[in-house]
Amino acid sequence: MLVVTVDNPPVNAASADMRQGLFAAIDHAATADEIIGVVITGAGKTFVGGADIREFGKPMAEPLLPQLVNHIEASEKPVVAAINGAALGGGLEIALGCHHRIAAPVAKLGLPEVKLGIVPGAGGTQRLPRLAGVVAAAEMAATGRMVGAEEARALGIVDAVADGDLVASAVAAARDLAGRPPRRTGGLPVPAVDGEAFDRMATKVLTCARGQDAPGEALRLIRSAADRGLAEGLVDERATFIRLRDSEQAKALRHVFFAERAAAKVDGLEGIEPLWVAHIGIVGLGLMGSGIAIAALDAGYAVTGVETTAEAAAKGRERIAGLLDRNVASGRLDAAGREKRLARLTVSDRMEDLAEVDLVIEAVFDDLKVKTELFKRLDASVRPDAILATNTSYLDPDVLAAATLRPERVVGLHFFSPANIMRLVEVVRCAKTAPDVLATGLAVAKRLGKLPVVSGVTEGFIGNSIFSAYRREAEFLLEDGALPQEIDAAMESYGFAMGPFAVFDLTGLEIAWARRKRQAATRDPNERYVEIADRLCEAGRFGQKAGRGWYAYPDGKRTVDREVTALIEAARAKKAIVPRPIEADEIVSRLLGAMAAEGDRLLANRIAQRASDIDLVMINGYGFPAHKGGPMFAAGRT
Ligand code: 3H9
Repeated sequence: MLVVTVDNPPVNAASADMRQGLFAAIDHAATADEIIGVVITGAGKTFVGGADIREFGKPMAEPLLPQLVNHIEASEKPVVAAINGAALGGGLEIALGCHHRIAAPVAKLGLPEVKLGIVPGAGGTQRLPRLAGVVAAAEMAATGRMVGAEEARALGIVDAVADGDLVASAVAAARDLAGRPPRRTGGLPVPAVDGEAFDRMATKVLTCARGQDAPGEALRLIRSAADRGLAEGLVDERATFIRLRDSEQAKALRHVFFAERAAAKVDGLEGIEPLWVAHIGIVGLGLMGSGIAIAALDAGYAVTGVETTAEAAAKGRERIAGLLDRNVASGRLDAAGREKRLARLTVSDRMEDLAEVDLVIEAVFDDLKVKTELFKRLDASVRPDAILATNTSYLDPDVLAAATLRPERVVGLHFFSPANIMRLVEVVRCAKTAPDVLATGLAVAKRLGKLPVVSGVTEGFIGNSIFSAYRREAEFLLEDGALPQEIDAAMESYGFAMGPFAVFDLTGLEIAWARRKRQAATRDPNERYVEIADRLCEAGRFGQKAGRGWYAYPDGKRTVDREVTALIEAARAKKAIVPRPIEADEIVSRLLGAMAAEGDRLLANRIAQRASDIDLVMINGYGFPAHKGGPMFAAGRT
């Protein structure tokens, strides 16, 4: 038996050397009489992490991945995949080319290519439906969803889940299969398709994929596998893969992929170990605090939540339990998981109950006086080595740090609402934050399943600084001649799920109004200032919750409101601005330009370490379409 272990760190990607090595191993097995079969497995945590994304866009050395997979499948001797960990993209395609698949219980299988703006290019769209059926295969390939070992077995993607030694089981299976005609996935018929179930799934997937090309192409390729032969399907798949691989969307999504890995590399933290955190305190159990609590409980932390009164604390606990109930109802959590989480949660109205925690995250009302007082009290209540984190969006965390005797142990952890769902956390490096405290902020956010991005201190940090510039330019556009609905439509057709004015209405207009009032005294009188939003607020139009904002919401439905149009016209007239029609292209380019210019300012002031960090913030916190790569990436391409 020939056991081939793919050992190509960090993720055993199918780079040129790896493909050549595996191809040669199959050749060797074919000619060596003493070899009766082959087992392919991976070293470390991955089986094969997929094609080597770094090779995309460069000339490719043979054998190409499809040639390798065909070669494996064509082997006369049995080839068994011993899937020890992640088998993703080209990794799963290699496994599908094998004649038998055994997975370790920890294995994860998937076709995540759509997340890179492409479709599988080495037979995945044609072989997966032959094992899992068209609907399941199409759902996996069009969403990039990974499945665990048990689900893969239930779907027919793997033949068995090993309960003991994986490679030994695979060797035994290969021995069993030796001498018999191999079961080639490509030779299997595609099971009959339930057309209605396919259409239902496809509609759902396409709604989420708005604007992206790859998911629709994955659906098409897999759906048509049922109606044509393997060879024809593979030719179409390959052509589609190459076309998408060279597309702007794929370039943008590859940028995002590498940006996420780059964000973890923070200047000044080389070799710095994070501190041990097992118990997290959360002050304020409102919407934000409860969301953070859920994320912390999900990640296995013990959580102590503190509120101002016993009644508020009990309410906080109820809110958290309610969120857990929702997860149980949607099938994301089982009853035992809910109980385990609640057992790790304590709520209280006494600061002293935070005496043992390793890290406190405050999530109270964003008011400087309230937060400064709170930081003083926390400083006196928690262990001297505990970390104090603020979730402020706009206040200066250096002022909060200065209120304590431990400024080096203060950091910002800026979550986005709802905090149990949104992936972004801005980890704010304050003037005196110690490197191991910053590293701890990053490590905790990562363990919470978040994408942490480091920001320096400036009003609004990275995200809200850029969002303010976006807001300002959107308001200039209003004065210049565009209407909210035109601006929203332009940004939605660019790829945002919601245009800026719909977002302002959703999040509420009061906070920005309060900020503008605060800034009024120091505002440069020569600076262009648009008063329309102030007029709306003065009229009580605070957004969707108030039933009226930039739009009206009769029966909850967003509707253009003539009163708003009149306010805008009056504001233009007051400044003697003659409005002109503004095309969607100009709207998009001015708004993107404003974001990128603010991004340049943040880079120049070292608030952001790299342009791609800014892109991640805007994609994961503010709905910037990932397939456009973020404002900084987009600016470099127009
Ligand atoms: C494909 O397969 C196309 C085929 O259908 C058709 C071809 C013809 N290539 O994520 P981590 C690097 S498309 C190159 O932190 P983890 C990554 O940049 C591919 N490099 O590890 C990082 O480098 P650095 C389909 C890759 O343990 C390091 O590995 N496959 C690749 O948290 C560690 O990465 C995918 O989309 C790659 N494919 O998670 C899978 N993957 O240290 C993408 C990773 O220099 N990968 N790197 O910053 C993943 O989802 C995760 O990396 C994985 C491990 C789950 C495997």
